[in-house]
Amino acid sequence: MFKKILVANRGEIALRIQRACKELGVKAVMVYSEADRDAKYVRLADEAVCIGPAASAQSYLNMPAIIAAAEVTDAEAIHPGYGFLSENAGFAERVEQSGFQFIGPTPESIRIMGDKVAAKQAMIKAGVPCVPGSDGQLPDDPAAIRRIAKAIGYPVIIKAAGGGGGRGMRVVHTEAALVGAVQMTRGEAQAAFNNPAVYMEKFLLNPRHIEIQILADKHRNAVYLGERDCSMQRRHQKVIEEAPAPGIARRLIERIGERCVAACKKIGYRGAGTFEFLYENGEFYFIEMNTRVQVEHPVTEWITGVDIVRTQIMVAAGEKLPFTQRQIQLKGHAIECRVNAEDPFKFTPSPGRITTWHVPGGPGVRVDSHVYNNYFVPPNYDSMIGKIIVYGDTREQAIARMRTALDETVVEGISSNIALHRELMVDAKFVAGGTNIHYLEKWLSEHPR
Ligand code: MV4
Repeated sequence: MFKKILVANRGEIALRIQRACKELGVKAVMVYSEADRDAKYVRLADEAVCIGPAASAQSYLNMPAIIAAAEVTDAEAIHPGYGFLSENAGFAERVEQSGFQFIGPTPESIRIMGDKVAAKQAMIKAGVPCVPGSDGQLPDDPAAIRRIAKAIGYPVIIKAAGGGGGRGMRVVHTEAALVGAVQMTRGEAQAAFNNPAVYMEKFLLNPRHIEIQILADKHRNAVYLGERDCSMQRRHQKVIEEAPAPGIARRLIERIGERCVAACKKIGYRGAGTFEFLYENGEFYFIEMNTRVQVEHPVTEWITGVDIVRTQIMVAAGEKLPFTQRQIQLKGHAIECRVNAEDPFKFTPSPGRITTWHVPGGPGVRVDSHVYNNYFVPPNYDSMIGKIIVYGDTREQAIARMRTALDETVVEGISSNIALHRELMVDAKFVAGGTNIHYLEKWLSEHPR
């Protein structure tokens, strides 16, 4: 096992990784920007290094500063968390070239999954079902583009190879709009991702977003840890996640989970990863793979009993996965509400000083947050300030516990989205389970303030 790990992130995930390090008896070096010098995890750190000003580009995205911090503190490995440099193949490469272990997959795996066309081709080859679409990137010839769309059938969606997470996409309903839309998406893709490659898929009208968590070691062992339902989202930002996904037959999850595991083994994947699927009419369609730990990992931890962050560190150190697929048994139900510093219905960010932070507790309640009384939420970063995760033997019990947890929660001094979560936890359609990716935005439009 490593003696010392550098945590190249901030906020709740920095604290989460620090906790895993402490449990493993590993020293944690925290890096922080000038805006985060008072963070609790900085005070609790074995060592802490300021890597630059508040702006992410000069701190949490500053590769030389982070690698220099690892050098001066003699860390052996770097955990990138999520966001920031976590899916930057060039960073993973520089980390390894500097003699540190990157806690994540190989730069090559990150690079393949970052190119959505290459990722899809790798998945097709590995037997993972994908959305019907173009075979690779689209050609330039307008007639050829029209033929591809005709074969797929309208509506289609044009996606940038360099995009992902909802960036660089355009839906096309008619042949008249097709070629212009492809050209527009190409131009935007070139500007945003420095890559004009685009591809085409059948546009699924009312899917759910279901993702499969996997863990793999360096010895070609891999397991899947069931699924998460992340359909409750607004503008591609997840708001509520849960596991298992309500109403999906276990045998379907097992079948797709086994495909994901086979794909991991085939491509030599290691570390934690998530296969994102659209799910419609009983079928799964792969769209993207995330090569990092995700915000919503706690719901999977709770129903499987697996500590995902601890296991990421163990497999990065070369250890074998400490469990087999047969030992992974799903039990109960977990729900996560993301707590954001924002107006609960207008969604404008609300940074500033939190005068009261009172967290819920009791059986089946976990709060992952770096916030404390008098904490100042900097305006420079993502608005998520914590996560409330509940567990129940059943989904009904989990919802009941979440309602109580939200009622106990007090956030004063700034606005938070707790009021939105309270309303969603009593919404009849949410309570029934199985809402699709459009539900929350539709609900918001039907509940104007
Ligand atoms: C789609 C789709 C429908 N059909 N692809 C959006 C984020 C990116 N990961 C992929 N996305 C979508 N791809 C096809 N062929 C609908 C979406 C989509 C979506 C997907 C997951 C969660 C929320 C979403 C919200 C709007 C659109």
